[in-house]
Parts: sequence; structure tokens; C-alpha cells
Amino acid sequence: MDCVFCRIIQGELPAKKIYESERVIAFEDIQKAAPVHVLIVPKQHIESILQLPDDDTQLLAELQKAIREVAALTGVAESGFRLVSNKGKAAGQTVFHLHFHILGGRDLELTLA
Ligand code: DGP
Repeated sequence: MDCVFCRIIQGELPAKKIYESERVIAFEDIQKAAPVHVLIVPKQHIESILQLPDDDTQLLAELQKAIREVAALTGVAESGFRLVSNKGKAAGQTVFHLHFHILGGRDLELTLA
């Protein structure tokens, strides 16, 4: 298995887990870009946001719930956060397993790129 997130999900690599449900896991980013920097990841290997099936309502609901729970658990629900998913190399995607970055805990720049 050459996907680093699949290896974390299988327990082959360590990660600081913040939240987990049946089909979603959230752990701290190894290269934190903000005091709160958590990755929300479906356990199923899905390459990017464009491969996320729109009829998988259970997974979509679990992802939404994970965003809400992680925001609450890390304290950024109140202070504010940014939610990012990079699609493709040109956008900065380096791990080709769908993930959503939650960034917060400090004032973030207004620019998106
Ligand atoms: P992106 O560039 O959007 O594909 O984000 C990938 C993120 O994954 C990047 O911020 C660094 C993080 N990352 C890469 N390898 C590991 C790892 O082994 N453990 C953890 N926790 N995060 C990782």
C-alpha cells in the first residue's frame, strides 16, 4: 500500500487522532500550518473531491459531522476556521487520498491562494 493515509487508517503509521466514526477519521497534520491543523479523511481510498460519490449520503453526512465535531473539539467552532481540500498537483495536493484541512487557532490571511 503506497498511500500514506491508508497506512494511517490501517494503523501501520502513527497519527494524533482527534476524531473517528465508522467511515471517517480525523488526525493532526504532520506539518502544522496553524495552531489547529487537522485533516478529515474518509477511510475508503477516494482520490479527491471529484471522486466523492454524491449518492453516498452516509459518507457525506459523516464527513459533515466530522467537520462539526473537530471544530468543536479543537475550539475553532467559536473562533473560526478555514476548510480546504486541494484537488490536483497544481492546487497543492500532495496526498492523493481525499482530505479536508481544518485550519484555525490564529488569524488567517485573507487571501485564498
Ligand atoms: P495536501 O497538500 O492538501 O495533499 O495535504 C497533505 C497533508 O498531509 C500535508 O499538509 C502534510 C500531511 N501529511 C503528509 N504525510 C503525513 C503523515 O504521514 N502524517 C500526517 N499526520 N500528516 C501527513
